Amino acid sequence: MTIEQKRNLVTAIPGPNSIALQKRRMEVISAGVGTALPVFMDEAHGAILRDVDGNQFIDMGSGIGVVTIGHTNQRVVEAVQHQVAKLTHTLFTVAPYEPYVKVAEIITRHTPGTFKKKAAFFNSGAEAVENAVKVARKATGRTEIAVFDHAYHGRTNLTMSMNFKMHPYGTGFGPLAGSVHHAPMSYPFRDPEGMTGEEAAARAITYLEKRVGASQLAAVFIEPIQGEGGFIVPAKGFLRTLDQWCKANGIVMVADEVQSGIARTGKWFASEWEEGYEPDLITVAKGIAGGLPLSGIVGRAEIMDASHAGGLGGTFGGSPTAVAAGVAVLEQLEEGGWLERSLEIGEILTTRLIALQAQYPIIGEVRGKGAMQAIEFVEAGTMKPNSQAVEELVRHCHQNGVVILNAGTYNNVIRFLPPLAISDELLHDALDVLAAGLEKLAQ
Ligand code: PLZ
Repeated sequence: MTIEQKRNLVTAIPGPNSIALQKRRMEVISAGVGTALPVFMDEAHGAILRDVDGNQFIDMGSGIGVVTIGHTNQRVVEAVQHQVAKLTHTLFTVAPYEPYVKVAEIITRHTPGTFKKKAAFFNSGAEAVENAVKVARKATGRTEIAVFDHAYHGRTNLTMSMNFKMHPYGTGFGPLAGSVHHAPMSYPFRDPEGMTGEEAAARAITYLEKRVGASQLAAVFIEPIQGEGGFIVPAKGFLRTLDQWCKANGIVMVADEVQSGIARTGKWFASEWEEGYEPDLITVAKGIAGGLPLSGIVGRAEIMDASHAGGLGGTFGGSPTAVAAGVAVLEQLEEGGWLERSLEIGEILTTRLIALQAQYPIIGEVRGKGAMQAIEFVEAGTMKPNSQAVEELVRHCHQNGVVILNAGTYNNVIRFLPPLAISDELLHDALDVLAAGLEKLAQ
């Protein structure tokens, strides 16, 4: 199926059919499951979402970085349709099937590091992170885990304990998991001026050495570009310095690339932007299967093999349809062009966003890599987070047919992670809507 790649509103937002569905939803869906935009989507293609009233939205979020390859990418659709009619389930640990192996063969070629790698597959990002904790603990015989301020790793008990923000992810859901230690992140926009990546790493390392002890740590988990935290790009040298310290102390370095990976930043993995950084394990999910639920951990064979048979798995992890979609996505990435497109999108975004920053002093910083860009809002002339501007801009964009996402510890960031299938024209159209919203705010 294809949909004309055009923004088009035919009713007020939300339209009557969405309003009726929202009413039904409120009756039967848990209040704990929130909604950013109470518009029910019906179909999608490329970078356009069409709702149940026929309104067409430009998708600037890819369902939080999932449909990187575009909505209903033809080869993904065909691969899933073919697979679902052939074999939908055996459970890989009962009796295996080829596409699971194929996804591993491809992905192990593209994660950083020339060492021998192995993989294992699961359903969600949180599940991948949980399994990376298990694998690192088993391989090191240690228990403690380090994470960073502003981090996001998931919504399960262990991963919600690894998140920085207690609200909304943890409030009232405790007790939290133990043995998780939060260390200071490199956040160039908010760190003391001129603080280098090496200095920020020394700050984190000192903290961990005093609070935990290097010999107690099984793993350090870090998003090489933080996602929910607001697309925070650590200062150059931060990841490399931490990695060297991990390697010197027998600590497993885990890059959580659930949001930043799979061509999002103009490289296969955001870790590659940092010279000399070679994480031992990488967690992947979201963009790897074009919308099907698939996640995984990929990393050093000796670490991955330290777990005993039967220790890792799960009924649906790496199910035949999910891995078939994964193969279709990864093969297309290998064929080329996507990384370049991600960089081009990044160029368009940064050029336009920096121009807006010069015009509107509430834009404190424009940052990111490739098609993973964000703007952090402040109260003009200060460093005070401006979440109200973000709220109003997000509402303005939604009302005008652009699905845009907020982020940030202080809810003062707008993030852009469009499908790489987006055209220049649509991207400019979405940015025009945002610019109009900024102008409205300024008046
Ligand atoms: N690690 C780096 O970004 C998911 C969360 C959306 P799951 N981020 C989007 C929400 O509000 O629930 C994420 C991530 C990083 C892990 C995860 C968790 O991935 O597939 O949502 O479990």
